[in-house]
Amino acid sequence: MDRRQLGLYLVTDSGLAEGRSLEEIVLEAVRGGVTMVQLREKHLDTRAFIEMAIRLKKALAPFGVPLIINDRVDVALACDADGVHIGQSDMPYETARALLGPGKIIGLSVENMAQVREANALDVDYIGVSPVFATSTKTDTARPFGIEGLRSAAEISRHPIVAIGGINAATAPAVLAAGADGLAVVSAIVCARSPRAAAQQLAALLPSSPMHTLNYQPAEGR
Ligand code: TZP
Ligand code: MG
Repeated sequence: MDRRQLGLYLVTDSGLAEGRSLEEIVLEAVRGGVTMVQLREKHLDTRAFIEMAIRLKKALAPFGVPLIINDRVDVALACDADGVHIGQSDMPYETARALLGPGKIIGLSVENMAQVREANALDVDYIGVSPVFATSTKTDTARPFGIEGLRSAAEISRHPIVAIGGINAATAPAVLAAGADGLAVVSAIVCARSPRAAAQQLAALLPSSPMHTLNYQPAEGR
């Protein structure tokens, strides 16, 4: 997949939406520059999960923003999502690939360097380095990689890397400088007063952002 598609990767948590419509938050964030959306719903019934996924998929289609489903390959199949994101104790990668076929995106969370190496043997589309920093959004995480751990992961991984955990406008520059292709974000967007403005601020930090191309200096002799 094109690494730039991972640039600003919104992961949902309707528990943090505080009565606001999750769909509206997601769409505002996409208008602000989110490039990929993962529907992560730990407490929804299967039926409600599928209905929400179908609604989001329709809403995202005009923007060309892929919809990824957390954990649930059955839900991804039911709504014809663009892919799934699996963790180390979810369905094994090979099984998920066999069910979804070669055309779908599969992302895998890695929680330590051994798992980064193991992922190199799989044809996953990207890995999620989790968590980079400790975060109150998810407290049952492995030990945070930190910036140096993320840099080591980026050095050895053959896959594009999305960084998750404690990413916001203050931490994002170091995360990108350490080699992350994408910023995966929950609270910095979902909890923001303006999800659109929050997304804009993060998107402006990406190397693919027009803000960066404005500063682009062609190499000599080109
Ligand atoms: N996986 C690892 S950390 C995390 C997930 C889902 C939550 C990240 O949330 P936030 O608010 O962006 O720190
Ligand atoms: Mg999982």
